[in-house]
Amino acid sequence: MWDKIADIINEGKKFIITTHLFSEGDAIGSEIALKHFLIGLDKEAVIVNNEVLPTVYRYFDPDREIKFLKSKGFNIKLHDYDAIFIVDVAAWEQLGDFAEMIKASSITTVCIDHHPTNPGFADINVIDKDASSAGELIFDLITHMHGEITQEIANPLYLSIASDTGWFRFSNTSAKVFNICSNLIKVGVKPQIIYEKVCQNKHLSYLKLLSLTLGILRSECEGRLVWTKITREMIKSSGVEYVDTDVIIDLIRAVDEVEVVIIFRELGEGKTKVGFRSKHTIDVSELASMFGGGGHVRAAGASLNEPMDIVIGKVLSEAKELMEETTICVSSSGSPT
Ligand SMILES: [Mn+2]
Repeated sequence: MWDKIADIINEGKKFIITTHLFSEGDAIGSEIALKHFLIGLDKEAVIVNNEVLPTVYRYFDPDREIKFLKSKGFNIKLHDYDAIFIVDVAAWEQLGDFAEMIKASSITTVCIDHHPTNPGFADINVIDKDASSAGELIFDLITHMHGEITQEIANPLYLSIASDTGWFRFSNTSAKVFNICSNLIKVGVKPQIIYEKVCQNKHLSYLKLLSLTLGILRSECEGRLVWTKITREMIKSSGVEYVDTDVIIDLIRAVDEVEVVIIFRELGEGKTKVGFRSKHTIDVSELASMFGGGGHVRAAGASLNEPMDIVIGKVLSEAKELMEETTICVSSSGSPT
């Protein structure tokens, strides 16, 4: 499955790498690892993202080499490049404004992704829904091309895999994941340092936001569906710069009877982002696709151009319906396999 991509890499000279909006560990880790791999092959490679790199990930880009599409004076001529690698992205919509630029150009698009909802939107696609993360796929690509996993590649790959497996707790934590990470640690990755850089570097303002969010928790379906929202006002009053919803989700998911967690986040006047997580039975990617989003069975998301309160009403009604259909609103015994 890697032959076509290997040919593009071998035959080309200049590459662009990009990832989705609201980039997180897997997105950033896989693009940085791929960049170092390409540079090691004597290629030119530049990462161009829609948004600035969230500060929590700065450690992985110490020289601030990641370009930001809207930064002042930044101009990129796509036709100067041999291909663009789009990693951890399941649909054009996840690329924001960059999508239109890419589609309007004739650049070869290569998508490397692990979301089951990915329809194969690029010219060349490697989509493996069984992969834990896009980072695992970058590891496979490098292995396929007999490349060396240097420490510069290993650190971001570890970030990718650890992030998408919930630091080795989710159902995608496979034997292969541990095998790869064992290799990465042999190369010099220090798991405690990466964990600290990404997960233990928040400001007190983050706890304020957390308490605001937890203060307005709502539950439906006898506590099996729990949701909350993050308004712009809450972000302002707490003073957080970067909203990491993972901790909030984890806290809610820690409750025994919770099956589905939904977090609504107000992005703008008529813009709302919805994050879905589930534990055992509900396919939240199905739920997310009803609203133009997508993702995985246990973790998915959607962005809607509608005010948050309207989105909350619509999403909750579909979610409750789906949960009633799967009867988990009424049954409380037995753990599904
Ligand atoms: Mn991912």
